[in-house]
Amino acid sequence: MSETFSLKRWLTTTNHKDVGILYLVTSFYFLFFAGFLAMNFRVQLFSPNQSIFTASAYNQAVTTHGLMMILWVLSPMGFAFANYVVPIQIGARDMAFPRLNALSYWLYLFSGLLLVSSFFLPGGGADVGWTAYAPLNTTKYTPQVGMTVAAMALITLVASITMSTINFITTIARERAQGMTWSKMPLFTWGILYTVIMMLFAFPPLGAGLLLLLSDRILGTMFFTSNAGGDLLWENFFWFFGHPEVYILLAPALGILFEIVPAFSKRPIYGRKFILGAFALASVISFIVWGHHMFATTETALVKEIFSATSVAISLPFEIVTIYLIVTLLKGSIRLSTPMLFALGAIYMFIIGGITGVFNASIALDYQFRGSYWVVGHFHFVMGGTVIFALLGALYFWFPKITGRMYNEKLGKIHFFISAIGFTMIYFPMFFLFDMPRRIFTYPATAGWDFMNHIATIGGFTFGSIQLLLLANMLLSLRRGSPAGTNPWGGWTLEWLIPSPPPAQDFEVSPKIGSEEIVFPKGVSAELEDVEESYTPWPLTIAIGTTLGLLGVAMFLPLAILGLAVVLASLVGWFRDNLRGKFAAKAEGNGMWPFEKVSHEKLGTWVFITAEMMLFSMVVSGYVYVRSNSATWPSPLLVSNILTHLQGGTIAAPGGGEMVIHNIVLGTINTLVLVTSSLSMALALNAIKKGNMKGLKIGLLATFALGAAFMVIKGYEWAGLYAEGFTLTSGLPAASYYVTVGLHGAHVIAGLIVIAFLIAKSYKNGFTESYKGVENTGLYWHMVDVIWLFLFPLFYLL
Ligand code: HEM
Ligand SMILES: [Cu+2]
Repeated sequence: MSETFSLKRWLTTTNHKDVGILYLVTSFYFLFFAGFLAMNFRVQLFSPNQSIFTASAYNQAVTTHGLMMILWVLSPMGFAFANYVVPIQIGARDMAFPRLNALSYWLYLFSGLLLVSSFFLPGGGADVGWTAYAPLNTTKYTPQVGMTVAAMALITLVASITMSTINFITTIARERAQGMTWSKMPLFTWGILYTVIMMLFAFPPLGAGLLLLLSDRILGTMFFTSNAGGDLLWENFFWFFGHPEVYILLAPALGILFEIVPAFSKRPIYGRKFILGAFALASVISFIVWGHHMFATTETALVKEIFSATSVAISLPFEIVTIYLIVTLLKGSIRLSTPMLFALGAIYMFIIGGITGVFNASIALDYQFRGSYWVVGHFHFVMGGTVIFALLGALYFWFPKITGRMYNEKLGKIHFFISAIGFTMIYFPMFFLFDMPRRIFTYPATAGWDFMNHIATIGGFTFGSIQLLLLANMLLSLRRGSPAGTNPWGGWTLEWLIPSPPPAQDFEVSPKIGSEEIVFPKGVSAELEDVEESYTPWPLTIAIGTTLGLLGVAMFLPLAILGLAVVLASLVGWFRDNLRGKFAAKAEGNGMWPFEKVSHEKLGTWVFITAEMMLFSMVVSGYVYVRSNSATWPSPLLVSNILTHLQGGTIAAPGGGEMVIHNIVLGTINTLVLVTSSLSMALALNAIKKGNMKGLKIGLLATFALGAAFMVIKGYEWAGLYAEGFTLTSGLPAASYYVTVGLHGAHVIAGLIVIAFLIAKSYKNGFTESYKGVENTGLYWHMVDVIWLFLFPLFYLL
């Protein structure tokens, strides 16, 4: 299976290097798509009163451009290098969970295709800007199915990214080679670690916001159209994710600079500890500045002041980082090859973008700049400029490693200079357009904005077309480039000590990192064989099934059933591979401090549980938010009514009419059922630890039965509520109940599916050596129960 061009190989691979290449190619494809859109609307903006696009077509192009660049290009391109390089840099032979890694990739690809297709659906795609502000994002204002599909694309991407966070955190924490302590870990790997940690806390909240949005759009709830929820609810959800997101984009780029700058200055990075500290500080602060995107809303003055202060504070760590980069440059002897040029370009962009960012953080100035081309200039310098230039630098830097061939240096340099000039021509003029509103599709001749727009559009075409030179250089060098050798740049991280391109398994045995040198116990040979074992079709088919399912829900239900069937069949295939011992845990990493005693499955489960906790706490925060903002929420239980209530009856509302409140008796029974199931799960684990197969089976069967009973009781309860008119569309009290409790129910069902698999496994006696499956499913199951212990009082008692 090792032929480079076998289609089957690329569709079924789980090797981290292959997955990295897939990410790279795909993110470039999306880059060209989103860039093509941008060149189109730059033509429209070239001069006043253009009419190539209608307002709606213009807005769709801008929205898809923004979403795609931010979410489907920048981060995934960072993931491309992360997948390829991080395992090698830490001396691991692959990611901790290779199959999950492949699944992340396929979900990423198909989510992007969903977004592209939303653009071509009848009625067009999303046209509400990448921030998708409420209530514009609801069906009242954007009835087209394209908006629904775009939201689904986003939620699929959230799933993909969450899987990647689990994988990278576990890999970096657990799979480092012997001697690869935290203090020796390369800075690019550190950058990726910070990235995924921020992602772990930022993306589930976005997922929560999207769930509520999809519920509004598909089920007819009113989270974002009602007064109690509305625009501010969405803005809080969005910017809680949105601001950390900009640092999420930035962190891999800085990690890349920390590799390139030292390598081409011939000296280690200056101030490594301070850089890592600054990074950590920025990651934390990035979660408390989101309100600076809402200065123009009804946020109170005090809240605005606080967010303004935190926003100024966050520029501090980045100043530290920039200073250390510059000091490294000054103290080194610099070689200006293409990767270094791009790194310097990125630093230059970062300085311009950073300075203009601090202006935005001032509330007074922000009232002027808000929604103007000044902001467009600011964030393109930081996101477009810094991140894209760093990523292009990374491409030139690692190209020789990945392909074994050198690119053409002269073409690389031309590409750099024209890119830098083109990019500056697009975005620098925008600082002079601080009075031109963003997201207008045309402007009058009297506004006096023509000249700057001419330059920007010419710059756009310069920048866009020169990227073809990059493409040509890469494609030609792939065939004709001179052999690169192991270490063309004199780098000192591990990837530069193994052949280019690296053998399938990277190292025969993990290397040992001593205080002075790196030792390969068995050496590294280019012949390390690719193994049939590491190929599987299921990640791809799960992604296909998911995509069909989502499209089906949006447009044509039978398709959804087909999609579900494909996903379930693929899961059976996946589990069957498990039963056969395929993809059985590899030799575990060395488990260094502080995770010596934690298996990588367990660590992965804990990371997953963290993501779930973020998701649920945001959904619950949404509920608390609408409830406290709502004037007419059913009041808490009145003691005098408790009897009627206990019988599941209705209570007279203060203003007459009847008000349904939840049936406490059934709720209590269900709580007991679920708590008991946690107990039986614990007994099952205890039994298998002692090798007691019978006890295991009984424990698992009991857990399954109790979980199923919980769902049956829930169904009965819901039927009753519906009969009383307490429906999804009857108002926020019902909507928030059904969505939150329903989300929890979906988790119970997912747990039941896994427990069914464990039961099958126990009947096949598949538990002779390891009980990790039971242990980790147990952790998940307890989490589901704990969440219910919060939901029950929130909805039934308070
Ligand atoms: C030096 C620290 C920074 C500060 C103080 C800062 C501040 C701000 C502020 C206050 C806004 C809101 C402007 C408005 O809508 O009126 C803003 C917008 C934005 N910033 Fe920054 N920023 C900084 C760095 C960055 C970085 C590093 C990135 C990306 C890598 C970034 C990306 C963005 C984006 C995408 C927007 C526009 C969001 C939208 O579509 O409305 N910023 N920035
Ligand atoms: Cu922000």
